[in-house]
Amino acid sequence: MLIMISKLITLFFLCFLLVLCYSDTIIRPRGVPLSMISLYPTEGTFTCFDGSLSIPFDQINDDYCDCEMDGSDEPGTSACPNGSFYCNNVGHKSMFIPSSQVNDGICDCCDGSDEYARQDVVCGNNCLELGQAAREEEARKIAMFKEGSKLRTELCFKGKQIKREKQLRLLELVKEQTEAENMKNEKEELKLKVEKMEKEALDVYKEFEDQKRKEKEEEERIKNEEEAMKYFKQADKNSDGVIDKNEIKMIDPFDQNQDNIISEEEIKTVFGEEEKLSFETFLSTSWEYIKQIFAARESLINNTLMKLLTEETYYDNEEEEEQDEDKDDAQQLETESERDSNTEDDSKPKYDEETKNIIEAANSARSEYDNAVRNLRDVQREIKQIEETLNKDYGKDDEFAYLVGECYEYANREYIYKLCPFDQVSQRPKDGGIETRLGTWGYWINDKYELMLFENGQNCWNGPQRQTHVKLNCNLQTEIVAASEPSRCEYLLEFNTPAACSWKESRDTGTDYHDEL
Ligand code: MAN
Repeated sequence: MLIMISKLITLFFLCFLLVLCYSDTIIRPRGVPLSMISLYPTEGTFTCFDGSLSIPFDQINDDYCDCEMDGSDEPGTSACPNGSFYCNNVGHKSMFIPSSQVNDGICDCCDGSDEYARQDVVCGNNCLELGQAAREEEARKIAMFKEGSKLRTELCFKGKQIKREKQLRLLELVKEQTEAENMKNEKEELKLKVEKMEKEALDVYKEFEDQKRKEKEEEERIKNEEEAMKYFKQADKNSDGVIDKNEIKMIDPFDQNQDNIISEEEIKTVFGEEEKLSFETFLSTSWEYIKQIFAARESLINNTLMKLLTEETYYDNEEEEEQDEDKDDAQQLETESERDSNTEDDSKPKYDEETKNIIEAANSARSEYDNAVRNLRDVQREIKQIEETLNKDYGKDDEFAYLVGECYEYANREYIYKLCPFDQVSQRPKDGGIETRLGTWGYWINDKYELMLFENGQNCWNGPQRQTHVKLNCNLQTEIVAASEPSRCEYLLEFNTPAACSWKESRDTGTDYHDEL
C-alpha cells in the first residue's frame, strides 16, 4: 500500500512538472500530436517535413500553405490540401484526419476539435461513449481470441496427433506393401506353375479334340459325297457317268423360276460352257445349290403344315390351344435345353478327374493372384493418399490438420457452396442441378495462414478456370459464414475457425488505447 501511495505521488509530481514545463516553454500547434511537437520548435525556424522550405514559427497554422508538398506547416487549418490534422479524442482512439476536413462543417473528430472555428457548427464530445463501446467490443474480441486460442491449442495438439497417426499408419503400410509384394510374387509364381501344368494337360485334350473334329469333318464329307452320288446316279439316266443337257431337264431344282420348264438359260447357270457334267464338276458346282433348294422347299412345306395345324387347333378350342402352347413352350424349352446340353457336350471336352483338378487349381491360382494384385494396389493407393495428406501445410503448429476429411456447406440465395478444406470447393444450384467444381486445394496465399487458394476448377464458360479464395477468421465455431463471387468465376468464402485464433498475434497487432494529455 505504501509503495502504491509513493508511486502515485511521484507520478503526480512528474505530471505537474511536465505541465509546468510545457506551459512555460513549449507551444503545441493545433492539429499536432504530442509525439511530434519537437518538430515544431518555437525558437528558430520550422522546416517542412520534406525539407523543401524553412519558415518562422509564426507561419505555422497561419492559414497559408507554405509546405506545398506535404502540408506540414498547416496541420490545424485546411490551407494545405494534403496536410493531416490530429484529433486527440481523449477517451477514445486518437487519429489523423485530412486537414482539408478542418472547419468544413462536419464533425470528424469525436471530441469536435476539427470544427473549432465554426460558430454555426456545434460538435459535441462523444469520445467517452464511443471509446467505451469500442473498448467493450475490443474486450469481447479479446475474450473471444483468448477462448479461441485455447481451442487452437487443443487443435494443434489434435493436429499433431492426426499427423502422428497417419505417420504410424504409413509405416505400417510400407511394411504391408513389402508383404503384399512378396505375396503377389509368390502367387504369380504359383499361377505360372499351375498354368503350365494346365496347358500341358489341355494340350493333350486339344490334340484329341482336333483329331475328333477332323474325323467328324471327314465323316460329313463322305456322307455328303454319298448323297451327291446317289442324286447324280438318279439324274444320269443312261448311266454313262456324266449328266448331259437332256438329263438335266429332269432335275427339278434347276427350274429356277418354277415354270416346269428348264430353259437353256437355266441350264447355262449350271453347265456354263460345258456340254456335260462329270460327278466331280457336279459335286463342286451344283450339289450345294441343289441341297439348298431342297432345304428351302422342306422348310416351306414344314411351315405350311405347321400353319394349317395351328389354324385348325385355334378353331377347335381356345383353352386347349393355350394348354398346347404351354406344352409346346415346355417342349421347346426342353428341346432347347437338350440341345444346349448336347452342344455343351459337343463343344466341351470331357476331362478326366486329374485334368479337372488341374484346371480348378489353375483357376484358383489365378484368382488368388488377382486378389494379391488388388491388395497390393489398395495398399499402394493408401500410401499415396497418406503421403499426399502428410505433405500438405496445416499451419505453424498443425492447427488446421483437424479439417482434413471434413466438409462444410453454406447456402446463399442461389447456390449451396461446399468446402472440404485441403481438398476441394464446389457449388450446386439450390433448386437442383449438377455440382460445379470451384477449385481443388492449391496453397496458402502467404505465411500468415489467413487465406487459402483452391485453383484449377471447372472452366468458366468462355473464360478462365474457376478458383476460390477462402478467408479464415478467428471464431469459436468452425463454419462458412459468407460466400460471394467478387468477379465472374472467382469465388470468396469466409470461414470461421478457432485455428485462426492466435492470441499472441492479436496482441501484437491490436490497437493501443491511450489518453493523451
Ligand atoms: C454458373 C455458376 C456461376 C458462374 C457462371 C458463369 O452459373 O458457376 O457462379 O458465374 O456459371 O457462367
